Amino acid sequence: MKVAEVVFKELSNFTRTIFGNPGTTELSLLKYLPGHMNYVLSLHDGHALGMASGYHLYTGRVGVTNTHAAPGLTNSLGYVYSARLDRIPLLILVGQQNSRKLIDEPILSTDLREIPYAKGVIDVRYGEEVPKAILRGVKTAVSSPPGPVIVGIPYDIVDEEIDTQVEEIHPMIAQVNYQRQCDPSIISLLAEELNRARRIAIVAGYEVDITDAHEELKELSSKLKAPVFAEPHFSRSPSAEFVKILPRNASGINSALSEYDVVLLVGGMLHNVLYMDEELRTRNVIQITSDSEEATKRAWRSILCDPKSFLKEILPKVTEREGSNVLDLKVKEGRVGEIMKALSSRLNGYAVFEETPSHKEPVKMILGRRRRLYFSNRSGFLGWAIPASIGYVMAGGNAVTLVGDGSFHFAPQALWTATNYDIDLRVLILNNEGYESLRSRADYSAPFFSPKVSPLRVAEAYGFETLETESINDGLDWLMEKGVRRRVLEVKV
Ligand SMILES: Cc1ncc(C[n+]2csc(CCOP(=O)(O)OP(=O)(O)O)c2C)c(N)n1
Repeated sequence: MKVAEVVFKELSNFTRTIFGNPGTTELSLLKYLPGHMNYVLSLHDGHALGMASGYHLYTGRVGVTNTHAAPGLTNSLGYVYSARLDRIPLLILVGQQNSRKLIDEPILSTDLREIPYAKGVIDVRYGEEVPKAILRGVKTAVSSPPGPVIVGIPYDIVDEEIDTQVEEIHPMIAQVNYQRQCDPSIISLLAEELNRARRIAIVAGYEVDITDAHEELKELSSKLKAPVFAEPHFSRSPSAEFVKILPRNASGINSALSEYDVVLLVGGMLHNVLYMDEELRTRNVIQITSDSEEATKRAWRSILCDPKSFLKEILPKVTEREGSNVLDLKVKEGRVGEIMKALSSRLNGYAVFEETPSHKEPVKMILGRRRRLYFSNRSGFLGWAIPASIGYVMAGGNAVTLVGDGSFHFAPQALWTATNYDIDLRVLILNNEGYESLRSRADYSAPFFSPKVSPLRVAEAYGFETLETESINDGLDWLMEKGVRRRVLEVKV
């Protein structure tokens, strides 16, 4: 069998979709692309990684991409960084330069290990290594914590015949497994500690959604009368029940949690804030996580087990308390909150991919409660939501992309992929004419905070129907109309 045939045979065990944008060093491999494999073209290399991230979010499996080394890979760095932070497993296949000429550093070549943020890099040299490299790439990508892995295959070795047995990749190997059993003796000790505590707060994070532990979290919160706070800058719904999203500065978090003697951090990150304006007070934090890297970082006690197993096992061991887990917090929702409520009532089973920097609070307060149907990124990287929602739809889901006018312009050409592959995608743009999250934080004004752009004209050029409206309800009815395929609605905020 030829090396290229082996690559596609291995990939076929767990996927039929590769997102990519090829160059000359990928041509020899792609010549062998089998008919059952869809090569989904993105017009920007990085968007292929964003799409593969969305594909993972729908399937739970590793997302596969094919981008050009080294220009395509370096052009995708923000997406590699984002996937690393968001724990998204990607297998990034790139065509390396001629294996026998790398010493001469020809154009397009690079030492792939110099590419930052990848969780792993395998720079293959020989044909016989390829089956093992793919297998290892997949396993590294999905193991805890999941992340992006680069596998470079020199273009000159893909025609070689190899007699290495093809490694059969069981589909389950390409699936992330978050399950981690908890140590029963630790659970018993913790239950005793919780039973002795005066006031307990729960801080819930994205792993609750990943492990689908929403019901168990709700039950623990109600039994302990412990209010649920959402981790700052969450990427997936931490709970439908949270009373408050923790602020994006350390002092705000310290003050929100100051009256609790135990803080149970379930599958989230407390340090993922914009302003570390003081040290986080962490003495009373107990962290539960399935993420072996996260568990090593902080001074607090970290218990390595998955949130769902933890919650299930501790529930029968804690004593029911009197009182309430509801806090009377006044929340100002404003106009964006109203729009989100109107959107929420029309979403049915559509997931939302969100990138609205200055509207995070009202958006997350409403849409962030949607179990397994809210997605964002924790890296703060713009240009992710449109490609990721496209990958999610291509994998079989339904999605609405919710973006700011500035964010829209970080990835508009991804819309071409939606049109070219005839998928259903609805995009809602909250247009405040510029970069409000920067404009409002800077203590000076400058023209570079307010680029005037025309998202709708760009969207039309890529084949979307468009509408600008002041009438929110009519506009959202139009956006979510059944039977149509691609629409963009712009609302001025
Ligand atoms: C890739 C990338 N480049 C630049 C930034 C810096 N940045 C943060 S918010 C923002 C403005 C986004 O504008 P818009 O989507 O309209 O949201 P708004 O701030 O107006 O709510 C920029 C440029 C970033 N986060 N990511």
